[in-house]
Amino acid sequence: MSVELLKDWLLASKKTVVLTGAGMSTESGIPDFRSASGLWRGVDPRTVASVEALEGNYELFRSFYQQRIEALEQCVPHKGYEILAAWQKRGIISFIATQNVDRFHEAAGAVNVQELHGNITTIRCRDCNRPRELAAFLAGDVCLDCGGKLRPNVVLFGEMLPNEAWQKSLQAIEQADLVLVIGTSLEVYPVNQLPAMTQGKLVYINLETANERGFDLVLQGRAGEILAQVDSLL
Ligand code: BV8
Repeated sequence: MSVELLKDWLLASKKTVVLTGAGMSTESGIPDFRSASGLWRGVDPRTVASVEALEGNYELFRSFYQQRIEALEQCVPHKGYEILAAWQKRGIISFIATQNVDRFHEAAGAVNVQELHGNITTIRCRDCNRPRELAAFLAGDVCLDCGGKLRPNVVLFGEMLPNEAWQKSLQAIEQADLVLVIGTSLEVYPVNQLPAMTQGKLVYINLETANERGFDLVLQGRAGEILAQVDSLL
């Protein structure tokens, strides 16, 4: 049974790295991007989640992120997030990197989580880069110091990833002997290059398994349910 095998690999592994995507948050009520009910089914990401949108279509950009931030305020991390945080505390996993911008790993108690695509709950001024209040962004205010437009600290399409998070995640995956890739379509570059960088075993936990090539073990299903099954064996 593959959850049994994953339990054995987790207990035998000295350095286990977890890489998560939007599929890790759908059981908390947050839509993902590319599955049937995903965010990009209704809107072209380039018109709202890109540098072009920030520069050239600010009101659409701001209302897109305002809606996501307000929706996020109604949601909480599900059991799967609590299990990963508990495994980190018990030393079963040693590193968590995420593409998610909801900070649910930290909200569930995980620490040192590397946010490869930033987050949508902290804000800065687009022009002077000073940190600004979330409430000011939601109210549509401009920067108090320079009058510039406000934006979330999310990595937009066309932007570089935060260098420290990228380097730490790349190094952790290169050194891992087990990598769990959970709830991601692996469509977005450069994060989709990370799994192949490991010499260790690769495990894919995902509802859809279109991009499963190169994985040593594939568990198709809901992340929260699969993590709970494995947790019950540990
Ligand atoms: C960069 C905004 C260098 C933030 C995001 C042409 C070809 C190839 C690449 C490119 C190209 N043109 C441009 C690029 C580069 C571009 C890119 O990769 N585009 C792709 C989409 C074609 N990448 C970039 O721009 C990156 N920067 O390359 O910089 C550079 C810079 C400047 C100049 C030159 C070079 C920046 C990446 C952007 C990151 N920001 N969005 C936001 O609003 O969130 S990416 C967006 O997709 C999200 O942020 C998310 O983090 C990311 C990844 O999505 P997933 O997490 O995988 O989610 P998805 O819905 O796709 O999949 C979820 C999966 O979960 C599904 O398979 C589903 O079945 C499964 N699932 C669902 N529920 C469950 C589940 N599984 C288990 N359990 C469940 N319950």
